[in-house]
Amino acid sequence: PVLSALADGVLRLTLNRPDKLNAFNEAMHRALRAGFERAHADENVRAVLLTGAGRGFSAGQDLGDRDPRKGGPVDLGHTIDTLYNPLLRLIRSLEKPVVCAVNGVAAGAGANIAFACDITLAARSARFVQAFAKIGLVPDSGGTWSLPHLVGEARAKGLALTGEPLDAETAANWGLIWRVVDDAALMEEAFALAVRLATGPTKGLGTTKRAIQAAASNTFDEQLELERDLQREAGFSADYAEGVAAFLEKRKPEFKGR
Ligand code: LHQ
Repeated sequence: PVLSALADGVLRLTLNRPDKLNAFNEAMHRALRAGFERAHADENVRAVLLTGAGRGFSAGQDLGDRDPRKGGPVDLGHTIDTLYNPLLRLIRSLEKPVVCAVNGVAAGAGANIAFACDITLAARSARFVQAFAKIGLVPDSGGTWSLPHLVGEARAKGLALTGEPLDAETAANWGLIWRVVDDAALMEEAFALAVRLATGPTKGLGTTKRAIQAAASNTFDEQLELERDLQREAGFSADYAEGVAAFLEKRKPEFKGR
């Protein structure tokens, strides 16, 4: 249910249940989690590119798999605990860039997973839907955190309470995603960006990600101290030495990711 390919330091993970718009069942969850676990463990992976096969990015939870009519109540808290939350934590805690290429509709958890990635590009035809509102659920996969942080409470509530689709252009204008790309150019552009990040100073980029995420719960002063600590660490990295040397020697740096 997930295609996985490593090339040029980029681990490309492609959600692959196209006839269901890549809706999440348990098998797809486990495969995607395995991909992100590999990204954590394998030093040859220096960036991740997440995308979907077919006309959709992901329609969120496969509702056929969580149908309350099929025998007894469904404990969705358990589903979140065992499947969604571990995935979201793996994405956010990975100290390497995660690029997301939203190739088509992203609904429910599908949308919020895209918002949790570090740099999200979307095809011009893509749209984002907080589908939870239409089935009596609450946004999950970090949506109730990501939405207000990215676009403020007014827009967060507008999206989450109405479930109205948001087009890619507006999503970019609002700051939910990084950029919109023409449909035909999306994969090439997203892969090129991921390769560029994968040839970068991985440790420094990973630490930068950590610092920016920490800002959500730190005061300005705490953040200054965190920056000092992280900069101290970065200053001892091989890639910093290489970056400075390359600059002074007027040549292209060759970062090793350490
Ligand atoms: C689907 C789905 C789908 C199954 C399209 N499931 N088949 C976490 C914890 C535990 C449980 C609950 O949830 C969560 C997190 C969540 O993600 S909750 C939100 C779940 N997602 C939704 O409610 C979205 C439901 N889908 C839609 O609203 C539409 O399909 C969207 C807006 C995504 C796309 O619309 P269209 O482009 O018009 O496509 P379509 O509706 O015709 O769908 C194509 C096929 O995919 C269709 O199957 P069929 O056999 O008729 O061709 C759909 O039934 C199937 N599909 N989403 N989530």
